[in-house]
Amino acid sequence: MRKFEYDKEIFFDRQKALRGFVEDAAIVIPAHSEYIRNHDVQHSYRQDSNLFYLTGFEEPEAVLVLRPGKDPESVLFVRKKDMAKEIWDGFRFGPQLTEQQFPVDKAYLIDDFQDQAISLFEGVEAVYYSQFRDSWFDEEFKKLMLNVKTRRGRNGKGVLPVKDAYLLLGELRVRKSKFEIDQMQKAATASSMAFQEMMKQTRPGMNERELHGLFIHEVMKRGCGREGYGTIVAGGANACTLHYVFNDQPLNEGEMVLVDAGGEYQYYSADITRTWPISGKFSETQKRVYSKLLEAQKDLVAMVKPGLVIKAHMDEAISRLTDIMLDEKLLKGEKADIIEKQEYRKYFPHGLGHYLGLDVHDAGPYLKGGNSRELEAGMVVTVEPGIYVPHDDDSAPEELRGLGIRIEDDVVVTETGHHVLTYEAPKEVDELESIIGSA
Ligand SMILES: [Mn+2]
Repeated sequence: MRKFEYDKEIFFDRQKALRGFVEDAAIVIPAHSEYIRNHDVQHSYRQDSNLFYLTGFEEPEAVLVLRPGKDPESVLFVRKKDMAKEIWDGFRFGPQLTEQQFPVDKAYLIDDFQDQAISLFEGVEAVYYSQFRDSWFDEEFKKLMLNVKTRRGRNGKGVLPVKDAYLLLGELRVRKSKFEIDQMQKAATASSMAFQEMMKQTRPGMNERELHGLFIHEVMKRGCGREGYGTIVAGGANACTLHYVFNDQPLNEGEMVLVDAGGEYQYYSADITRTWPISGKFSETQKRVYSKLLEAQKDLVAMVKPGLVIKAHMDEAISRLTDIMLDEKLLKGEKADIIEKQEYRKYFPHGLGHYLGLDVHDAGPYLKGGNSRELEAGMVVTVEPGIYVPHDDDSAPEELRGLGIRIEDDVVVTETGHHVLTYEAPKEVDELESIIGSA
């Protein structure tokens, strides 16, 4: 037996908040698909973030139909209880327990979806649904829409207009509540502590995967259910592969290691990157470039407050990183020219950051009325400038080749400024030099 362990009102409030966004509409959110890993084994299951956000329900093969302002407002379709299956795969709530325990008005069997759902579309003039994401449900959705059309008769209106639910939910999810910030602080603190442990245990000759395993152990010990995304542990020039996936190489004396990792606490992810010298001491070159990047990163974090235009933040990052590239003789020429031609992208090819929340690259539009949007209180963003010099870049000074550095913190926008959620993850040169290898 499992229990729903959250405060139901938190979820009902989110459902109610949608009343302000839509009228005479239904929102259809299916559970995330299950995926085969190999033969008859599946990847570990994680619920779709939007379905979790609105209901806290974690089982696959479920669908939420939400009708803001109508009665019933929220209806969840779930798998039936099945003792034979539950012996193998674990507890299922079934409709009865779901209706009792979860923040929904009604629960039915998923097997009865077509029969029950059609009556929920009386008086509905538009439907929000994200197509082509969860293939198991796209066919069911099509069938439902055709049934609804038939039921409506010859009124000249055709099928209901379908809009993307992801955009609608994104606008709601982009500003976090106090409850959400609390969860995110827990994810950030667990992850920051895990970074401290990784730093303490770093030694030349160990394998990248040892740090990866240590990270998972340390965040799980602190209540995280899993990683928020695939951890990157990249020693030496591997750091120049932005989404390095192998994590299987030795960590060499004299090189640095870049770790990009975040624990997921109650579905909320942290997203931290730190880069530190494997031996515990920066070389002169490493220290010089790292210090320049750190100074820029701290200044970029300091800018975060309500009203900051996201594009202006990125422009400042480009300006600061271009200065470093000129200073380090990675690029030559006029700064304005380099920026105009985007030549800095050779060494800084990604953005300054992204929204963070239930998804590591969280939902929410970055534009408003076609323009870059301003930060608002309650948003959580990452600030993660980086510099990467490919090991075979003949045009770069030799001492810089193979150097990849990124420093990333998670920052919540407050009414008056910001709070750095990941403040417990060391990043100052002297902090790093005293903690690395100290275990
Ligand atoms: Mn990130």
